[in-house]
Amino acid sequence: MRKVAICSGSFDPITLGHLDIIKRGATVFDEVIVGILNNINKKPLFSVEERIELLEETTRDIPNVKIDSFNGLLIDYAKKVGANCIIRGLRAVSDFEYEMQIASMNRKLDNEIETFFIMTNNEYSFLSSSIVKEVAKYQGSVSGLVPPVVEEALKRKFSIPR
Ligand code: COD
Repeated sequence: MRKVAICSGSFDPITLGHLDIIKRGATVFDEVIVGILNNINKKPLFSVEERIELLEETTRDIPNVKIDSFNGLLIDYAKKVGANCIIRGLRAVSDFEYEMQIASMNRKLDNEIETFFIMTNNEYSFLSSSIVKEVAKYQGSVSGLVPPVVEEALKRKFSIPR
């Protein structure tokens, strides 16, 4: 059976922590679909279109990764695209409770779709999109935390001269 996994998230914007999880997932599954949640209740820094573009640019060299966006329940989206797995990254114990809640609810909604957790690379255990935005907003360097194309996009967003 072809193994298709969804790697879901906000990716606002993609960090090297996200990219590491996507790359490692792509070595295990036949296809990894990165599903960007288009959450109408949140005001993201980057539009869905911008996030798709940044993800496409940073994953261009991984042939079995596809970028997409979705609305509504992750489990419905997974079924729609024929995925049999959900990949989530774990950074610290603090992630565990939230992730366990999501995974348990998803399992209740559909017990045929498994959730796989990938432990973060130690280098990225402190890294999140929110922390990156906070640093970039006050003109701190995010080099080594996000792909170069994202670094440039953040500079443009916060109008930092290059
Ligand atoms: N190292 C490793 N993994 C990381 C790192 C890092 N530095 N940073 C983030 N990650 C992982 C996260 O743990 C997560 O697995 C993934 O990367 C995406 O992270 P984010 O922060 O971009 O996205 P989240 O966690 O805010 O997105 C969660 C969703 C909103 C996408 C999720 O809740 C969802 O799929 N919702 C859909 C609605 C739904 O189905 N609800 C019912 C289930 S309860």
